[in-house]
Amino acid sequence: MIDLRSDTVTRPTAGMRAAMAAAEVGDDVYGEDPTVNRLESLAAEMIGTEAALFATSGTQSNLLALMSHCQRGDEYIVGQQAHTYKYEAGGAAVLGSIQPQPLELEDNGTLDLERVRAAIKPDDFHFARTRLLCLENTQLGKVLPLSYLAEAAAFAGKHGLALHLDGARVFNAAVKLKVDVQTITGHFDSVSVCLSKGLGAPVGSVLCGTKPFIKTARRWRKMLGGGMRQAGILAAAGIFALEHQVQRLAEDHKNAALLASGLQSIPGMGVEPFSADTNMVFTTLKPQNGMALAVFLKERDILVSPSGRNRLVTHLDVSEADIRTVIEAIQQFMTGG
Ligand code: TLP
Repeated sequence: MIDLRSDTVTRPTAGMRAAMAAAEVGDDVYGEDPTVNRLESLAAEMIGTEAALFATSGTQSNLLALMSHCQRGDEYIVGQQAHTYKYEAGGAAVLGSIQPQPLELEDNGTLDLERVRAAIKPDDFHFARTRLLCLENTQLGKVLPLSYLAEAAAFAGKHGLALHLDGARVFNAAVKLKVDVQTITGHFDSVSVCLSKGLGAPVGSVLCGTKPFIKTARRWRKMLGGGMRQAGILAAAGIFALEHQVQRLAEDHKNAALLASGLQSIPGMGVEPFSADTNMVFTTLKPQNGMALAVFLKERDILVSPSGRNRLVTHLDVSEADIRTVIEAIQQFMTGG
């Protein structure tokens, strides 16, 4: 199987499994798992924050951030297509009593700051209190411009908003821009990073921020059932990912670029702008044709997301040879072969 549905499908490498098997563990709810503690220090050091917290998933990590920044009746401003709004089962509203204010994203994945300003509620008891601006980088594979991040940080400061980054794939952005990840994360009050996507760990995310912020998040994590015990086995995979599997993301980007250019050369097949900025390629097929393509490819042991437009994601279990196989299969589909 060549699985391009998501970079969440990666399996731990032999080196990662060995690190997991050898992990020293303790009870992390007592703060006594040395491997979890090591992961949290490493993540904080890499992202450039005072502290970090190991969370079960990106969804949980983002929710902890929202609940730690906002109180009941507060509001966060977020992209209409952002994971923290659209794909987290409404957790902020359901569990945090936090009102989302979604806004349409620009084509390059940013939120127009003038539109954000217009959405900030005045200090009036009719309204929720706007407390937080949430960005995502990469946003559906797109890398947000560094100049925009600086503007967003200055904007948030000016308007008294905290700034959270859903950095599920922030290392993809850093590797693409060839900058230290702190060049990106340094603009934010909190950052959530997924270990279980392109970085290749089987489970987990890290939430990074100040010590008091992480202390608050730790309490919410316990309440949400995320206090794990001998979690060092999982944290060891996260450490391995951060130490050995960051720079190799460049290979995924190269494969995505190869895929995008291969698809573009097939008559009738297009890819969306910004496709292959990092590790995601979106086709421009109409949903119905996209569905048919997914069925056609599945019969050839290739998996792509069938719903709506097709998203094809490269990752560490996909090789350059696999990409060539996929291009050939899509060519066959488009030429009725
Ligand atoms: N994204 C998944 C699906 O949920 C859509 C995927 O296959 O891309 N932030 C971003 C930007 C994400 O893309 C995801 C997962 C998360 C957060 C949540 O991470 P998990 O799956 O660990 O809860």
